[in-house]
Amino acid sequence: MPKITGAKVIVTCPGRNFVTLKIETADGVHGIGDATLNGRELSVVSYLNDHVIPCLIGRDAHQIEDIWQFLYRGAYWRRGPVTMSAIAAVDTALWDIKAKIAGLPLYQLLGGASRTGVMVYGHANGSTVDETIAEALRYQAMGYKAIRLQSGVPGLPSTYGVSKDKLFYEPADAALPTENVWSSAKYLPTVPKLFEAAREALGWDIHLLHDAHHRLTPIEAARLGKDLEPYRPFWIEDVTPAENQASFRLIRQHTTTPLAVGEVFNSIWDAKQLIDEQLIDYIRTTIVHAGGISHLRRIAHLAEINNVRTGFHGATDLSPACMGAALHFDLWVPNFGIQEYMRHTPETDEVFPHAYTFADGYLHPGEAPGHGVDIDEDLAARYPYRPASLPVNRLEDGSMYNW
Ligand code: KDG
Ligand code: MG
Repeated sequence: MPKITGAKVIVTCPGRNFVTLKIETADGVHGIGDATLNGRELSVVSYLNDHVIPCLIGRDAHQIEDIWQFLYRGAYWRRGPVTMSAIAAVDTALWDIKAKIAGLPLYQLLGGASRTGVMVYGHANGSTVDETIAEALRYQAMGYKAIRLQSGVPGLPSTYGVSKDKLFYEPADAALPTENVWSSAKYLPTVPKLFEAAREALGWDIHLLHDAHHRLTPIEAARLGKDLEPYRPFWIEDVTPAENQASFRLIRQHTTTPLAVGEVFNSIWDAKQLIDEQLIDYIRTTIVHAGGISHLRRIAHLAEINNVRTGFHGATDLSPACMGAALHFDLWVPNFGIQEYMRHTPETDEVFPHAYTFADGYLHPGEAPGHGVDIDEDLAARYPYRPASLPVNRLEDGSMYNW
């Protein structure tokens, strides 16, 4: 058996913070898994070092399912983003090891390729509609088949999704949370105008997406969905917070605009009612925040029998190790929808050498054994951790709100 002889946590900040778990076996094979939880990185580091790594040493690296169950059931305290990110890192690293030992790219172990490439969506954003459209045209020229559109809201000093740097978006912009201001009344009329301008400039042979980032009430979300119907969005995302899964019934009654939810979910139980009742069209949960490949596979299967497709989270805070694993999953999973792809900085790409490549709007995970992503530890050590928090939101009257 490939005995686990070592495991270590590597924290690096090549432009932003990443937490990576590296597991080593007696035969000298290693695997890596992403454990980054944006703004809460060191909590996962501590969970891994204090509670997980001591339980891994001496185990058979091939027993992925048994180790998953041990870490999930064995903790007694179930679910939660810190626990599930730590379990995900172990699970991803073990799948990487298994596939390397087999000499196969990970997608082959999952069931083989179901498609030739993974359609991704890029992020076009700007402070005005014109600026956003100019960006979207740039993405279209790069070959993207799907583009997310986010634009500044007149009267609000800053808006979710509008970045300074156009290829990367980093919301965790200060050691302590930056305070932003939100108004749904100001925001709601802007999105149909953005989509109208986008259809005029980009045409209809391209998918358009939008993220409301948990900011609307269900009835406001229903209105946004209705107002956007003429422009046929691919999806609107996180229109309302999803703790109360039944609230999506109300949105569903009113609009045929497809709904995507789940980047903050960490368990199948967060999505069960949404999927069982077909209240959403795309599930956004990804490898690192939802217990790794083993757990995400359960979510994907439940989604498949309910006509829900995958649309995994892929912002810059998900490391290349998560992206690599997600791409193998995407290439295989029968009910694939789309994959988010926000590029990493060149420094990050150097720290994490990877086999995945982009061409003509599609990513491919590559044919390297494992998930195809590694970490250069010497380079990683040159970028020490920097505290960074996600922002918070207040309404114009000062009330705390969802970011
Ligand atoms: O860490 C939080 C970001 O990943 C998130 O705000 C990005 O909503 C996001 C998206 O859809 O990419
Ligand atoms: Mg989102």
